[in-house]
Amino acid sequence: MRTDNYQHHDYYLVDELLTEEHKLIRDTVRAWVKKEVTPIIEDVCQKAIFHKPWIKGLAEIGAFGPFIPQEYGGAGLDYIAYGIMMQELERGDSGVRSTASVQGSLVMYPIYAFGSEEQKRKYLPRLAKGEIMGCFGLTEPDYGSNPAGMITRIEDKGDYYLLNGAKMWISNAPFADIAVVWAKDDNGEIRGVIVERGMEGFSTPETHGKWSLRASATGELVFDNVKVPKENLLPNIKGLKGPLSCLNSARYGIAWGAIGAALDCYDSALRYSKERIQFGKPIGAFQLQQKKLAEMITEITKAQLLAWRLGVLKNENRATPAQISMAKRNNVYMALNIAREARQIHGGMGITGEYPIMRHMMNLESVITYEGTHDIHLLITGLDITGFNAFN
Ligand code: TGC
Ligand code: FAD
Repeated sequence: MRTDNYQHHDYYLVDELLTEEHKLIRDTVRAWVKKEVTPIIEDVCQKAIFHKPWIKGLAEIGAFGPFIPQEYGGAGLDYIAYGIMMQELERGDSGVRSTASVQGSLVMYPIYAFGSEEQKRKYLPRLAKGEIMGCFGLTEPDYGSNPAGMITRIEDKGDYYLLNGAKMWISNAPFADIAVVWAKDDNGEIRGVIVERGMEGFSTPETHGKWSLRASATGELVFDNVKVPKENLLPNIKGLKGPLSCLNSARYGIAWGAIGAALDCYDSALRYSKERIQFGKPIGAFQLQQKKLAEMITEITKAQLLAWRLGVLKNENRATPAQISMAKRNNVYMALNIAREARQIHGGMGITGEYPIMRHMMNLESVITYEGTHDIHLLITGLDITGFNAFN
């Protein structure tokens, strides 16, 4: 069982840009992570199990859809509050943050933004309380970066839709009660449907053997002639912009979340550099180690400012998808580089579960790929600044 000695790092006094409510939320989530996640996370990851009791805890701290209005069971908080929550959860583990991101940004958000009033009343309060869990099915075996090519189909059969196809790499799938699934209709238009566990022909086989995000359950969604009631169609959206709008919210959360993983690695490396003696001195007294640590806090500080500014724009409904891409790409890459450098500072100890480094590093290899790969986000920036589409 690992003790969580994490201390707050705020080199540029970014806290002064936060409200008292933001800081209270941060302290609450941090305390929950220290008590409920850190002591068992290494064991959970070694065993590659999803720790179900976290669901209740995440709901209690308000981590499921905090930006959803209170009338639908959310907390009606702003996007900076959401970002801070994701940061604190990901300091614990990217898999824990993933569970919350999917539930809030990829399941509750589309139901709230595109669902009927009945769908909102039926699902959102229960999702906020963690009574039911959801997953988001966009990626297919042959269509990852290019979801527009998806082959999953809904056919209008009069009284119901017939759903056929398969999704893969779906976070939360193995235990989800509902899935927000994106499929093409008879006109070839992408539509969203809510599929419920127990519908005949719907299965969610688990993906085993991951070396990354081992605390998060990943699986497939398989649809074999699933009859989906008509009232389960999300009525207020058509086209790829539906799922991509959900990704804006989740990618935004990841831009904050990655800072949490980076801070945890930095915190551990800084402490280790003061305690570990070689050649008669703490290794932190050597210039080479100081270069690593100084560059880490510089990059973390830049990422914190980027995330905070993005949060302000998001609260004002002015954050563009391309700005979100820049922050997701930059901050995850920053965190992965910090994890790699922190691993070196810990020497051999860095590969063990006694320190959080290797786990964060392996997790970040997924985070840099999901929600749009590092390359795809660069191409989004490239398109935005040049006007030339280099995707195809
Ligand atoms: P393109 O022609 O550019 O756009 C199609 C329509 O969508 C609109 N749009 C957006 N709308 C809202 N937000 C965005 N970010 C948007 N990006 C584009 C666009 O305006 C257009 O609208 P309209 O009205 O003209 O139809 O589409 P494209 O086919 O060229 O693709 C563009 C590209 C490559 C950027 C996009 O497909 C992409 O982002 N690909 C990456 C796929 C991805 O990120 N998948 C993530 C799957 S979910 C996941 O990973 C969850 S992990 C969860 C966890 O565990 O935390
Ligand atoms: P590909 O699209 O096959 O990409 C392979 C490589 O080619 C990448 O390096 C990519 O950058 C590059 N590439 C692709 N196109 C271009 C191009 N035009 N120009 C230059 N380079 C290009 N999806 C969901 O829908 N829901 C989920 O909940 C979910 N959870 C996930 C959880 C985990 C742990 C993982 C690993 C993935 C998850 N995903 C989920 C899927 C994830 O979004 C995809 O893996 C991601 O979008 C990339 O797709 P791909 O793996 O098919 O890679």
